[in-house]
Amino acid sequence: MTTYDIIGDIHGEAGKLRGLLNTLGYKPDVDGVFRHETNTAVFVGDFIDRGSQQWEVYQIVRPMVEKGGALAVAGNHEFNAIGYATPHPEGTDYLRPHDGPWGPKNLKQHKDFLQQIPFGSPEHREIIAWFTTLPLFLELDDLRVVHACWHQPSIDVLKAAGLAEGLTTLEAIYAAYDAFGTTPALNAAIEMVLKGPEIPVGNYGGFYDKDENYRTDARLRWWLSGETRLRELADIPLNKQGELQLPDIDLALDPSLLYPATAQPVFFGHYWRTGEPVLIGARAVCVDYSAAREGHPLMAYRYRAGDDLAQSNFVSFVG
Ligand SMILES: [Mn+2]
Repeated sequence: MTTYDIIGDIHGEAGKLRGLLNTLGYKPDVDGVFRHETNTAVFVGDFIDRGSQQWEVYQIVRPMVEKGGALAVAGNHEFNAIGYATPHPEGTDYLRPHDGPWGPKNLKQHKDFLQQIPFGSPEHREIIAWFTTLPLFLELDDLRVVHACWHQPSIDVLKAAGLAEGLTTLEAIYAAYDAFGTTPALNAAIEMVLKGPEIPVGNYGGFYDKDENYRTDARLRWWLSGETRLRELADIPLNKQGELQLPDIDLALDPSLLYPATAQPVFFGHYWRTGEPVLIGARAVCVDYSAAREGHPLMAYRYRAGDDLAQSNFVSFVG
């Protein structure tokens, strides 16, 4: 059985990536490409944005994938970067607008990336083209990998549309962004797997997220199989919980939103965990421990296909 090292959101932290690969026993080959004698690295996406070494991260990861020592899925940051780089087929702006009411917010989100990899440069075109080759999810041996959320109905929509292998054509990118207003189900499915489901909490006052943006929707802890309580299901950052008094009520959720306790193990990133790594669901492992923040680790989970999940399989590097 293959052993996989599933590696969390890197967000431009090339130093932490090298340190973690080293810790996991990956060594540069004659071409300088990191490789493990037996194991396969699996990246859960979000290679870019925030950190100062985004091009370096790309230069480490892409050759690993192309030489067969690693696999990778797309994150929401790669999806957003594709949209920001792709002209809208019906207008002068881009799929992810540069102008209009969303322009300033989008520019702010892409600022760090575009400072390091200037818009329209050969490097920008190259990295965006690579992003389009990233699959949106993976099924390997007995495990599943996705950036944010394994939601089977959404996965099925993407498979049926032929998008499992990535947004490899302009038509696929247009469809993913619902550019012609004809494919909302496809856009919703992409949003679900790359950004995850949310639940409204605005009636209880909302909250300010880690970037101090006011939010009326909280991320849903879809990994909590069988959970019904709003307080448990709303993923409010620990230091924000005092601001938001959620009532002690049960939610009538669509049951397909929660990951079944009998399903195959699923590995994902996206959720900015902090503190000691924990198994957060019966069959779910989050490997995002906020590497973009100083003093926080880049995290991996070493999984041998067929084994039970165990906390001792986390491997971290803080640097
Ligand atoms: Mn993410």
